This record gives sequence, C-alpha cells and structure tokens, in this order.
Amino acid sequence: MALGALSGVLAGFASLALAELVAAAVRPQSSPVIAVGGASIDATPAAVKDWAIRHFGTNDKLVLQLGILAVLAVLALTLGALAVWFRQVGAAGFLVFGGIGAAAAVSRPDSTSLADALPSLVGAAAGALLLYVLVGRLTKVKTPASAAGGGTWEAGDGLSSSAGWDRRGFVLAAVSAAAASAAVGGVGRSLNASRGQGAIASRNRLVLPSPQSPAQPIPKGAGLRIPGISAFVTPNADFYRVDTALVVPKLNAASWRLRIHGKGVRRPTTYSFDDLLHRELIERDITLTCVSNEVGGPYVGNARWIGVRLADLLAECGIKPPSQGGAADQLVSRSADGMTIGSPVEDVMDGRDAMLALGMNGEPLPFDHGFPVRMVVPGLYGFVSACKWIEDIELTTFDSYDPYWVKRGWSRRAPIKTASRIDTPKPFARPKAGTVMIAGVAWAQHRGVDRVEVRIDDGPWQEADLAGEDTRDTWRQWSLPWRATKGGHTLTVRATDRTGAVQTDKRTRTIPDGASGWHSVVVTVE
Ligand SMILES: Nc1nc2c(c(=O)[nH]1)N[C@H]1C(S)=C(S)[C@@H](COP(=O)(O)O)O[C@H]1N2
Ligand SMILES: [Mo]
Repeated sequence: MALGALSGVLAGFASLALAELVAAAVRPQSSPVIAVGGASIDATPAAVKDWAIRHFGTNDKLVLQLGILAVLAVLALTLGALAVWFRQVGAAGFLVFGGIGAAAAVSRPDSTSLADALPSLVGAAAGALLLYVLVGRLTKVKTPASAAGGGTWEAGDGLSSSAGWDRRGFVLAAVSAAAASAAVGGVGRSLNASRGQGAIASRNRLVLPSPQSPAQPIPKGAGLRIPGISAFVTPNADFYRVDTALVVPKLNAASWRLRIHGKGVRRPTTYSFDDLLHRELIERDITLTCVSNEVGGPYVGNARWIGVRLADLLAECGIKPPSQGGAADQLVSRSADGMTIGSPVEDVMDGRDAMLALGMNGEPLPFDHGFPVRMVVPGLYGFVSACKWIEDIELTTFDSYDPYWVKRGWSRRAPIKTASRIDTPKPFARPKAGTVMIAGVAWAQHRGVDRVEVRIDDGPWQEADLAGEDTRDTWRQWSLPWRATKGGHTLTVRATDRTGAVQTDKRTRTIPDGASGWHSVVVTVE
C-alpha cells in the first residue's frame, strides 16, 4: 500500500509537471493549480478572504497555492493506495480531478478558449496512465499462491514479499517517471516564466513624456525626518499590493486597447496606449487605500501618478454625469484578468483628479500595479475605483449591475473613511523614559486632514504637530514629542478632516465599506 501511495504521488507530480508544460503553450493562467486557485478565490466568502488578506498579507496567494498542492498530494496518495486494489478506479480518479481542473480553467472570467482545459486534461491523462503502469509493476509477477487467491493483496504488502512483484521494473519506472516529470516541469516553469517577454520589452521601451500639468512640488515640510515614520512617498517596491490575480497579467502596451461604451455613451471609442500617451498628461500625488485595511493596518500608500484625466475622455465619448442629465450613474471598469470595479460617474466627473494612470513614481506602472494602464480616483477605496490592467469601461447604472466585490457583500459606494495611524513607537516597544517621538500618518482623501490629536492613556487629547500638506488627496504626517514616564502606556490617535468631522471611535469591521475606530499602541517605558 505504501508503494501504491508512492505511485500516486509520482503520478500526481507527473500530472502537474506536464500540465505546467502544456500551460506554457496555452497560457500560464490555464494551469490547474492557478485555475482552481482562482476559482476558489472567487468562491471564498468575503469574510474569509478578508481574513486571509489580514493574516497572510501579500503572501495570501502563496499560502493558497501551497494549500491546493497539499490537498492534491493527499488526493494522489489516496488514489495511489486505492489503485493497489482497484487499478482502474485509482486511474479514473485522476481523470475526474483533471476534469475538475479543466472545468475551473474554462470557466475563469479571463478564459477565452476551450484550450484552457488542455493542461488539466493532458496532465490528468498522463497521471492516470503512469499510475496504472506503476501499480501494474507492483502486481505483475504473481506468486502461484497469490494468483490462486485471485487477489493482488501481496502487492500491497510488497515491502515484505519481494517475490510477489516486479521490484526492478517498479523502481526503474518510478525513478524514470520522477526524473522525466522533474525535467518536463522544469521546462514548463521556465517557459511560463519567460512568457510576457513582449510585454516586458514594451514596458522597458516606454519613456513617459513630461506631463503638461505637473504635480506641484511636495512642500518641504510634508515629509518629517523621524525614524520609523512612513515615507511620505511610498517607493513602488514597498507599495502594498491587493488583487485576486494568481498570475500577474503581463500586457503588451503596443496591443493594449481600452474600449469605452455603454449607457448614454454617444460616441463609443476605443483608445490605444499611444492615443493616451499623446494626450495632455497630468501628474498628481494621490494616496491609495484598500478597504481591507484594518485600523492601524498597512494597506495604504502614497504615490506620484502620471496619466490622463478620465473625465476628459468620458466627455469626449459624449458622456454626462447624472447631475447633468447623464443616463448612467455607475462606471464599470474591467481588467484583463476579469475583475470588475464600479465607481460613481458623478465622482469621476466632479472635477477631482480621477485618472487613467500610466506612470507611478517616475516610471511606467509596475506590472504588479497594473501596467500598462490603471484607474486612480482620489477619495475612493481601491475596490471601487483603482482597476489595474484595465481594458474596458462600461457606463451603466448601480441598479442594473453589481461588480465583483459587491456580489460578495461589499458596498456599492465606498468613499475613504478618515483614518490615522501611529507608525512609531511600534506596538509593545520598550522606549526609555524621557522624550519619545510619537508620529505617524493620517488620511482623509479629497477632504484633507486638518487636525490630529493624541491621547496618552485616559489623559486629555493633545494636539499633534501636523506636517505640511501636499494636497487634500494625499495623507499627512504628524508628530508629538511625549515626556514618557516609566510603566505601561496606551497611545491613541484620532484625526479631524476638513469638513470638521472628527474620526469616529466606533469600531467597525472592514466589510462592507471600510474599518473605523481609533488606532492605539501599547508600549512599556523603561
Ligand atoms: N484587476 C484588478 N484590479 C484591482 C484589484 C484586483 O483584484 N484586480 N484590486 C483592487 C483593490 S481592492 C485595491 S485596494 C487596489 C490595490 O492597488 P495596488 O495593488 O496597486 O496597491 O487595486 C484594485 N484594482
Ligand atoms: Mo482593496
């Protein structure tokens, strides 16, 4: 039985290796692990997904894929053990799971061809065959006794009865299968990794022109020099990433198109990347925030974006906002990986710097952040505005269409809530008594932050020093020197936005429209 289980695992390995190779010929996203992983992300209840993002952060996808591999390993083991008694059943089991992988692959929203079923099917067929052959070796040479017994029992007990099976044949087949799988899988992996060379070249070639409407220089006082505080501009490499893509789409800017169409669009238009590049470019500092960011959490970042004004494009297509009689109140953006994101047309056209961004912090968008083009809308959480790898904009109504996250229980409309975060000292830090700098960031995009206050334990609120404001669409740093006395202390922060609204202390979960509540940090002063 142990050898049966081993055969199962070898057959499973061979399946995945071959599937990887076939996926390299079809497309990387069609590999069974990616397809099943994508399907399970979509099927995961919002609460679980939120939990995964919170606990594994950007590693959530790695954890998911390892989980799928672990499940597959157990299945392969079981089928292999089963095959010792029921050879066909074990092999048929492989075909069933291949079928599931194939079904997942062709039903992905970004699947455009039945060819996506091939990696799973070819892989499963090879696995089934290999299992059949390997288990055959285990049962091939029958002792008269076991043959008379009609069973293959002894094979299961192969470790103790070398006479009952073709040991040489099994070992040879197993070793060559493992070696062949490793080779095939390795070639598949490297082919998959080298896909998108055209896209990478198109990004490397791209030189962003200087924007006709540059961002105002960041005021000198906007970035404080305090150890531990978040950098005012978040470097691309440190910028948080939240999306459902197991394989980052690699789109070629040269063949990229954006189609704008739908309800009340008098002149539906398709734009190329060059079309956008040759329009008036604007450059703006905008702080992005994820709705899954918990109080005090890391899913917020500030970048300098270069792009085209979305409102101008929409106007050119003959689109009017609802307040001017426009028929559509929801703008649905669709990405190359099948994401759908709904934003209020009114917000996008109300004069704020909603843009189709082509550049981030002085370089073309990184692939992780949406190359070649993504949407950015100041003041709205990413899941209702910041579509990466965008390819399509459809004008519709909130009544007639629910995009991806809304179908999973999140709000249709989600302006960013006023929030503040203590960056330093860190939770459970042990600073020395004396002056300790408390510092962090606060954000209330498109309203602006007017005040930050800090409270030590149950003491009075103390006004923090606000760093200079870049724009009301960016976060603002703050600091407060504290005469720290020995013992345990709880530091709490709250912000007030430019409408005069004080950040609420009412704790809510991230679902459905963003967490609220004050951020606290507990420290022990020594
Ligand atoms: N295509 C696509 N775009 C997407 C998402 C996604 O899952 N797929 N996630 C959105 C969410 S929830 C957020 S918060 C932002 C995050 O952008 P970033 O990864 O560049 O920080 O992208 C948005 N755009
Ligand atoms: Mo998000």
